[in-house]
Amino acid sequence: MTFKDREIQELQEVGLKEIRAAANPEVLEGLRVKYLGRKGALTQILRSLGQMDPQARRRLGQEANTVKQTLEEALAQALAAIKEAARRAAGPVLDVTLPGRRHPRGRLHPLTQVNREVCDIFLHLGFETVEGPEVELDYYNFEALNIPADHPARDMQDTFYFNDRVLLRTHTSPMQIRVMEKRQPPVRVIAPGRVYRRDSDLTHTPMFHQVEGLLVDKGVTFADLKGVLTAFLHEMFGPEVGVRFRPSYFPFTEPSAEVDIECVICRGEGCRVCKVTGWLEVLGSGMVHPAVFEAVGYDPEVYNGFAFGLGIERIAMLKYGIDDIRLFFENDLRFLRQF
Ligand code: 2U9
Repeated sequence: MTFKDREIQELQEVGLKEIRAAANPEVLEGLRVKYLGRKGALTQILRSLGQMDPQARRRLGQEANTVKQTLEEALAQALAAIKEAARRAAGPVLDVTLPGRRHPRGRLHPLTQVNREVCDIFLHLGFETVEGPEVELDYYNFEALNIPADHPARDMQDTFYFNDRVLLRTHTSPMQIRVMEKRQPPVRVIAPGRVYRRDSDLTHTPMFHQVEGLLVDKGVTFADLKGVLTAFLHEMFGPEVGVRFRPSYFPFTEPSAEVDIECVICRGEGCRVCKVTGWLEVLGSGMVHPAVFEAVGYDPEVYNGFAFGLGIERIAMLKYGIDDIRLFFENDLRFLRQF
């Protein structure tokens, strides 16, 4: 073993001892510079090999490189150990005494709530829910419902058409036609769903939600219509609220009636919401027109029935005193969190 060999070995021993004794990252950095830096001890040795014969130079060079690797590894290990010790000294990473994070909890959209409330009431009155396509045939949306070709509701101004035969349904009535085509009476169904009309202002949106109902059997009377709808409104708005039926006109019912409740805002006194009448219109209704029964192959001499329709947005606006329908569709959490 030459003098150089011993020098290299000694350098490793001393270096390792110093590195293992280092107490912080700054001291370690100083040692890295001292041994491995550009002017460091090992670099000096490697440089001094230049004057030696090639064989010795290669051997000592390899030796010096091994020492270099050993010291580098020791430095990395010591640094990791110092950091780990500091982390432990700082206390546990997981503080199990902290309160748990709450999961943000959602809620049902007010229109979903009102829709479910309406459907639940009719469910308890013996009606079954049916759902169907929003893209409909002109036949189901108009023709079968006794809405003639020249009726204003058929105008391009009011209805979204895809072509002459296909459109976005303007009410959920087509669903009741589909049900009657498939089944024989008695029929007791409600049809909730989205409907589309070319309309947009404070109380109208191009898409809104309806629930329509249909009851068909032998010997159904207008008194049945009044009884069922009054029961529904008392369940929905309270048993003491006043209800009145006003004559009206729809192509698919005869006779027809619009149904009002006593103003929920002023209790009938007269206010801005009820336009000083004391009453609010909440439903359309009537006895199913014989022409509608003929379209589905029911004998109007044997069967009769009543139908009704309501807009979910309108009911929700009255129930919660909301004056702008667009609030339902903006998804502003400050609005939605109130329900
Ligand atoms: C069939 C036969 C008749 C459903 C009815 C109304 C009256 C009505 C409106 C309420 C507010 C629509 O959403 S709204 O704009 N609806 O006034 N709807 S009778 O009559 C039918 C339905 C299906 C086969």
